[in-house]
Amino acid sequence: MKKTDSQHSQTQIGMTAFNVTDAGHSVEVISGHREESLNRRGFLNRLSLASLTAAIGAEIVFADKMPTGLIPAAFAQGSEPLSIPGKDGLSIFNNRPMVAETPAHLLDDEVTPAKHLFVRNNGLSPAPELLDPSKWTLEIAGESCAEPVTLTLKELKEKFEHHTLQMVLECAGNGRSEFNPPATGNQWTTGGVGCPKWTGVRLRDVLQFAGIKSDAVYIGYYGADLHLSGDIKKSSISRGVPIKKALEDESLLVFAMNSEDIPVENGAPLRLIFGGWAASTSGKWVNKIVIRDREHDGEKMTGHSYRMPRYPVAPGTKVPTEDMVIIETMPVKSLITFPKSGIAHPVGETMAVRGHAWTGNGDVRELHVSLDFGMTWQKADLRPASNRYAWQHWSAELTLPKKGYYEIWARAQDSQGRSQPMVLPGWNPEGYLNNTCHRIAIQGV
Ligand SMILES: Nc1nc2c(c(=O)[nH]1)N[C@H]1C(S)=C(S)[C@@H](COP(=O)(O)O)O[C@H]1N2
Ligand SMILES: [Mo]
Repeated sequence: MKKTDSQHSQTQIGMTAFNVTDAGHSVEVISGHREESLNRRGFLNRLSLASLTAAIGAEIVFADKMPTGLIPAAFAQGSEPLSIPGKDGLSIFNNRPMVAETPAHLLDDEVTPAKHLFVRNNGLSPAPELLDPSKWTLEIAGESCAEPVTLTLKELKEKFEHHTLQMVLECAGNGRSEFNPPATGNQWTTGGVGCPKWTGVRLRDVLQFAGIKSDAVYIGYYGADLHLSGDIKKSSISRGVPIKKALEDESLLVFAMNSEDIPVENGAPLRLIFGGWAASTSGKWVNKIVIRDREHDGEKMTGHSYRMPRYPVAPGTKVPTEDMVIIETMPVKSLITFPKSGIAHPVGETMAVRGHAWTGNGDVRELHVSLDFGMTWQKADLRPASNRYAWQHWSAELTLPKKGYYEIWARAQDSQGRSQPMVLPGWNPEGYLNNTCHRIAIQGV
C-alpha cells in the first residue's frame, strides 16, 4: 500500500477490514474507502458512522473530525474488533443489545460448547458484579402463589433435586432473513440455535414449594437485565409459559451449562429452560417468577411480539393484533454442520455429511439428504435424542458424480408426520418459525 502522507500512514498500522452486520447487510466499515479517502482526507460517510457508533455503543462525539479508515482505539487490540468475551467465531448483529449467531459449521459438536452458543439480548446485560452467585436470590410471587417466598441460589441448590438435560434453545426468529417482504428485527440466518447440557432444579419443585393456587394459569419471569432506555422500572422482556408447561419434568431453572458456570451473556447465574419452546420463554438472569391467574402480560407477551397469525396470510399482509397468537412449540428443523458450506471435494470420493435435527413436539423420525436439488433423497442415519428436547445427530455419505457445483439439502420429518418445507413456510409479519431445509454449497473438483 502506498503512503499518502505521514500523518495518515500511522493509521494504517494494524488496519484491518471488518464487517458490522446491520439489518442483515454486511457493511464494509473500513476497507472499501481506504485509499481514496486517505488521499482526500475524507470524513466518515453516514453509513460507516452509524455502524461504528453501534459497534462502540456510544456516540462518537467528534465524528466529523475523524478520518475515514481510522480504527477507533477501542478496537485497536485485536483483529476482531467486535467480540463477546468467551464467544468464538459468532457473527455479531448488534452489541446494544448484544445479538450474535453461530455459523452452521461451528455447531458441529453434539453438545454445543459455551463459546459457540448464540446470544440474544433484548436489553443490556447486567454488569458482571451484579451477577455474584453468592448474593443471587429468586423471588416467587404473583396472584396465584399461595406463599410468596424468596430463596437464595444456595437454598435453591440445597432444597431441590438436581437434573441435567441436554435441550435445544432456538430463537423463534431464527431464519428470519429469508422472508420477503422482510420483517424488521435481527436478520438471523440459521445460527440462532444451540443444544448445550443444562443442570438445575425443576421449576415444578420450586413452584410447588411456594404453593400453586388452583386458579393458576400461567407463569411469568423477570430478569436482571436493563431495558435499552436504561429505565430501571422497565423490563426488556418478561415472558412466560402456561402452567402446564411450567410443571413439565424438563422445565428447569438452571445454574450450570455443560458442567460449568453459565456464560454471562447466556443468563448467569440462573436462567429458565423450556425444552422445545421458543427460546424467548427461557428467561435469563432470572430473579423473580410470578404465578399468574391470567395469561402473563409482561413485556413482549402482547402485541405482535412472538406471535403468529391465526390463519395463513399473503406476504406483506397487515394482520390485526387480535388475530395474532402466541408461539409455543418450535417446528421440526435440521442443520448440516459438516462439511462447511463452500468447500471443494474430490469427485468420486466418499464425503461424510452430518448434522442435527430437532422438533419441539415429539421426536425426529427421519432425515433425508439430497444432492440434486431435491429430485432424489437418500436416508441418513439418525440417532435417538439423549433425552426429550435434545437434538438428534444424523450422518450420511455422499459421492459427487462429476466436477461442478452442488448443493446438499437436508430435510427432517418428525413423529407428528410434519416435514421441513423445501421452500419458505408461511410468511408472517414478524418473520418467525422459518424451518425451511438447510442448504449448503459444495464444489466437486
Ligand atoms: N432476561 C432475559 N431473558 C431472555 C432474553 C433477554 O433479552 N433477557 N432474551 C430471550 C430470547 S428472545 C432468546 S432467543 C433467548 C436467547 O438465549 P441465549 O442468549 O442464551 O442464546 O433468551 C431469552 N431470554
Ligand atoms: Mo429470541
